[in-house]
Amino acid sequence: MKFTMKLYDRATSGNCHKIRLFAALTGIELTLIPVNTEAGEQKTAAFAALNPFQHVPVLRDASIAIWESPAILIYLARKFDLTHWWPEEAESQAHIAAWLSISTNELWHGPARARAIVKRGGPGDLAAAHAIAADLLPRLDRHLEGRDWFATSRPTIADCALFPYLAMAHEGRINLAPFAHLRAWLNRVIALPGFLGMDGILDHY
Ligand SMILES: N[C@@H](CCC(=O)N[C@@H](CS)C(=O)NCC(=O)O)C(=O)O
Repeated sequence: MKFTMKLYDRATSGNCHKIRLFAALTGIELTLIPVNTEAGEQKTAAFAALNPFQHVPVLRDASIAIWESPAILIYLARKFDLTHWWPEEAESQAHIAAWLSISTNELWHGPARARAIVKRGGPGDLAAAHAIAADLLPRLDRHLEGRDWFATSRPTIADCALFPYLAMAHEGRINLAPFAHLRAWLNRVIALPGFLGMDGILDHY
């Protein structure tokens, strides 16, 4: 029987979608194991043994469990030698690491938090999340002026990490209309062969 890695997953999660998207773009087969986080399935001792922080996504590769979406992206890219998605040179890795960090900080506390508050009544302060987004989005847009991809001249795992919560920013009542370079990048990701969307991601920006 062919073994495929397992992704402990939630369909509505942008963090999980980063991994689903990367796997789709690179042809990696994953078996999705749905975790009903609304019902607290991640709060069990068994799940804590997989991820001490009890979040999805978690990747299971035989006896190895990898948690935190940036770590999963690096693991998959390295494991399958996908060197344009995770290049070997120091400078490219450093640029990618910087964007992975932005994806779990400013992007998570801004657009992703706003979406969670508006869509699910999640905890937090919508005005504060919008203020973080208002600082972040012009910076991203300026960075993309004259660039096709965030970290190198080709798509990398940084683009996968940034894509879902930017593509779903409108669900947090954030308007991307003023950010033409950012919208062009979203459309470039959507045009990649193998692209996978999810509920909340539009066909075009
Ligand atoms: N920094 C983590 C965040 C993971 C995270 O917060 N996952 C959410 C779903 S998007 C989750 O599991 N929420 C359920 C909970 O926190 O109990 C990552 O990038 O993987």
